[in-house]
Amino acid sequence: MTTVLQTDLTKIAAKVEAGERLSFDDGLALFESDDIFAIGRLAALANQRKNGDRVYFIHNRHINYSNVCKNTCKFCAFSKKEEDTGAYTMTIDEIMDKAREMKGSDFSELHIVGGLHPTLPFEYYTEMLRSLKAEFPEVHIQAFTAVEIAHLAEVSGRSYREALEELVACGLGSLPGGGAEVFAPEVRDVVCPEKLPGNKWLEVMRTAHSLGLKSNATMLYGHLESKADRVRHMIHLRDMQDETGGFQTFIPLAFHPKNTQLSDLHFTTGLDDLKTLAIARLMLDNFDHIKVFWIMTGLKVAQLALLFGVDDIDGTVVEEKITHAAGAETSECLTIDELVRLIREAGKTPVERDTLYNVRKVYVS
Ligand code: V47
Ligand code: SF4
Repeated sequence: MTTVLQTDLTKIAAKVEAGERLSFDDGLALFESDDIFAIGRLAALANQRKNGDRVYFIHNRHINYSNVCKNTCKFCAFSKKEEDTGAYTMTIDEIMDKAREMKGSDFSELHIVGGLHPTLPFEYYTEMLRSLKAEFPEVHIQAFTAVEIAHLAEVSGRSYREALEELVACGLGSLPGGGAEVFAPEVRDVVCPEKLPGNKWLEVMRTAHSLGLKSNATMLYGHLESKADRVRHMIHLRDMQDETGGFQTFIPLAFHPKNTQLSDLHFTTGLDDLKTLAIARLMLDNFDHIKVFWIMTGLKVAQLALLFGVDDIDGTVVEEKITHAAGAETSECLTIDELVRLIREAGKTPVERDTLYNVRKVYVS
């Protein structure tokens, strides 16, 4: 058994070294191998070629404008029905106040996502963007997952394209990568049956990319999906990236089970987190960046991930509700000094970027 796995990795190693694309079988063999150091070394090589020693972070703030959602995804501890205790929807003024807390800090991004609110009008979203842009013209607004965009299009009777065009005109800068979950329909049917299907998620992204918008892509792992589902998910994204080139970064999201309908499942392990990030780096040869969302993996695994093919550690975040509702024990914010220290200690060069990966500051030692 061990010999077979070693042989498989030898072939894969040769492909990676030659810069050849890995197949579905290669991806599965990597997941089936327990040689985490070999996988990590290969991913580190693939990353070194793309990003050298640079590790990116961003000075940002998350705003989760509402937890009211018409869906009840089984992996979600964040969403509430309007009548539930703890349900909230921020007014535009409250959203502005959250952004104003960052004033004077030279932050570069607002990352805004929320539930699929059943009654908020389209104008709520356009006013949110316009008000933020009027007061923070230099700040990039990365907002609304593909699932939210499809919902806004539906409630307002617009096509994906029309909805996106209007949001861009009001200040939308790019789309975050959430809502992709795992594309496998048989898993989606169980864990999030009401959610936008995977092919529609991809269609929203295709439309966004055709308008010149950049976006991220995610995969929620560690619930009911198989390793083959993870590899297929990555290949769907790779195919689409060949077509549009609009994805900036891939972010595997580690499932947190607490307070969800899947609370009998375990948290992901550090090994699974590292392996998934490293395999993502190897499979997604046409993605420039692989991001570890430290909020979900914890700081210690996030730092180790920088030696396993990851070149982006996300950002200061400031306030995060989705993972914390589901049992995340990380803090909700990090200072730039802390991010820089974590990256330096891993032997890498910290680089503050903006949302579109323009360099704001290189921290030379
Ligand atoms: O779409 C929901 C996931 C996503 C849980 O684009 C959960 O840069 C873990 O997409 N355990 C929202 N994950 C967050 C997201 C994101 C985060 C950071 C950066 C970026 C980016 C995107 O969180 C949801 C869903 O896939 N999620 N519940 C949970 N219990
Ligand atoms: Fe709603 Fe998103 Fe939670 Fe699903 S994951 S229930 S769509 S907030």
